[in-house]
Amino acid sequence: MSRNGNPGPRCAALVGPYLSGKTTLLESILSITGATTRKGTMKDGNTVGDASVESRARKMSVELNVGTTEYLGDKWTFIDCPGSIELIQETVNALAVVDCAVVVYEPSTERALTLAPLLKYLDDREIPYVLFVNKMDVAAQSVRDVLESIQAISSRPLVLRQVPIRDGDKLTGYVDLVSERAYRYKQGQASDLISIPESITGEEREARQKLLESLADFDDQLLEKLLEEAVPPPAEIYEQLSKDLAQGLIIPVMFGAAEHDNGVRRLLKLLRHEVPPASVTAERHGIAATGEPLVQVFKTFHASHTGKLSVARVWRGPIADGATLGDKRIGALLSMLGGQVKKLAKTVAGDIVALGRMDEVKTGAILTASGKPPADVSSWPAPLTPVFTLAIVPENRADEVKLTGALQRLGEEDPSVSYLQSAETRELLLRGQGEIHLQIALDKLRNRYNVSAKAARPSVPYKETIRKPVSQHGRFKRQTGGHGMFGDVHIDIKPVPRGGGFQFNEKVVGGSVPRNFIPAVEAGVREFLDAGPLGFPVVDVAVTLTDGQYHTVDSNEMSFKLAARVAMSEGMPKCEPVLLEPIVKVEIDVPNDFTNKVHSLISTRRGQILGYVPREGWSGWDTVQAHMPQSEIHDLIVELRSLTQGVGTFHATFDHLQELTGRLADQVIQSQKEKAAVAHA
Ligand SMILES: Nc1nc2c(ncn2[C@@H]2O[C@H](COP(=O)(O)OP(=O)(O)OP(=O)(O)O)[C@@H](O)[C@H]2O)c(=O)[nH]1
Ligand SMILES: [Mg+2]
Repeated sequence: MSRNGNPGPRCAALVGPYLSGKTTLLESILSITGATTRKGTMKDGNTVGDASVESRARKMSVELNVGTTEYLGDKWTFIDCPGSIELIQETVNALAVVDCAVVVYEPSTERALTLAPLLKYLDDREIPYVLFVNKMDVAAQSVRDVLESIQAISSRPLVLRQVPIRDGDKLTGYVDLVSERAYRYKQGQASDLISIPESITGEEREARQKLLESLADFDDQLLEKLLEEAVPPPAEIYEQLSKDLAQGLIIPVMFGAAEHDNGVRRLLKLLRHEVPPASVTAERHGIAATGEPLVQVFKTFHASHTGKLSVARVWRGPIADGATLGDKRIGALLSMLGGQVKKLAKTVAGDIVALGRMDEVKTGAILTASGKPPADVSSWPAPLTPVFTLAIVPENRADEVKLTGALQRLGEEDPSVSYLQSAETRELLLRGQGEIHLQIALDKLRNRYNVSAKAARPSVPYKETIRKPVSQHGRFKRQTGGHGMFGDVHIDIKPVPRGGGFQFNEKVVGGSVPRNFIPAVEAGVREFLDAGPLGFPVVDVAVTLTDGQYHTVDSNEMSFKLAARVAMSEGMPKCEPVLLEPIVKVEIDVPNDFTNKVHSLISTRRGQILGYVPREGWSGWDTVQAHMPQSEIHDLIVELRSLTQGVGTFHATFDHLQELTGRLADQVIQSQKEKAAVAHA
């Protein structure tokens, strides 16, 4: 893009680790660009972003904030994403539509690892990004050291664009390495131009040379100039910088302090000059710049005052208020500033707009004027795999339907929240990315949908089986006045190999049990197997009906079903029942510095390590494979994260059932008995 051409509306995501200052940066940007007249702070709880009750209460972002503004005649939308690793779906979805990301990071050398998954995500998808080292007002480490620690985990070269000017410990300004101009920060205002302090000229020259050399790696002409020791003019350098950013070759690095607006104007200028226009981004996603109007929804809000809002990137415009997209009429066309919306008459390519009342439209949907989807568009990111689950029940029984309705909307707003009715334990399971994530979901249920739900650790679907065969007689007989009931069976109960399930056979000869009653015997046996002697569903048994007796008048299906139950309840306890616990296969992904720690984590949780391999596509990471009891992985993610600076992940799939005996088994059986007693009380 030429520096003078009109790029149209552009969009950047503010991303990065938890509490690095993204929402503060958004606030600073909105105030500097005049979108707001009074700047708020996180401390005072009056920022444009994070206006929801859940955010304010926690002093953290719980979902993305969208702010549209104008800077020096260019339209910009900033999407401020929550930094918590548990809320990363918002970042993933925002990154699918933005022209560029601003990775906001605290000046620390110890925490570079926390950036690794994000930087890899950006690298893999060739998303241009700028690194903004924030909180430089309280930085304890030098920019150079911070940069070095990040470079170690980044596959693209980081190019420092400024060098700091300090007064003692305090950062007072910077020298811009392209223009070679020095600036002194001024609170709440544009920085003052000053002359380069002599004390840093050496450092400045060195850093500038490094910047030029990084650029020369991607441009032969520049390389020749450098070899001839000629000084390239700034215009040429700027052009090269934009090209390299757009092509994802380099990562520009800026610094400042969002809380004091330091370095934010400079960051905005860089974005203005170097971020590619929406058409380039659209192309990256396989969307041609020309064609009928086309938008893509990346976020859904259900707000009480506006109803459903589908926030979308306009890849191709124009679209007027009241237009239809396919068979859907746009209820309202709105621009967003945090929780506030403003009506728009028209929207053009590059804009971020909220579409009002598009009831059936889902996050990720592509809407076109004709309703026909375009071919070859990159697929929308899949919802993250759940790593943490809670069992929930509405506090008020009458709210059951309301609860599932609300959960569905919650899932529309945040695709990484899902719910599931467990067929095995009959519990309603709420699944997501961690404890805080699900706490936020429960808060939203209460605050926004007026349903309170209690949450607990989900039950483990234990089963039981038997170790010994037994032959058992069972009779059901009742004589009351006229018609009585009579059924009599002999059955063999025996264990079958693990995974064999349930088998029913019959070897009745001579009609001792009439044919038409045999299915009733099977039904009686099956009914009993729902809860065996230990209280759990019984698996891996075979029951054979061998003999029996009947009565021509009193026998009926019910009598035989009950006789079978009698035989089972008397026979099964003699078969040495044993508890079976579900074992899952887990794959844990961690940087290989942590592999040993993960091994001990698995062992302390009764796991069996199967081995480890290099994580596919991730240099310096391992995937550790293990078998672990399902009961041990409920909060595995919590411990894994605290062990690995938050970057470790895992996924688990059911593998097999395994006998559990001893103290642990006794506890499980005891608590199941108590549960049953409560249920019957
Ligand atoms: N000293 C200093 N503190 C800052 C600066 N920017 C933000 N903070 C503080 O850092 C804390 C976190 O700021 P936020 O803006 O909420 O950070 P965030 O990245 O949006 O946090 P999440 O969205 O929850 O990940 C707040 O207490 C801010 O006041 C800065 O430039 N300097
Ligand atoms: Mg935030």
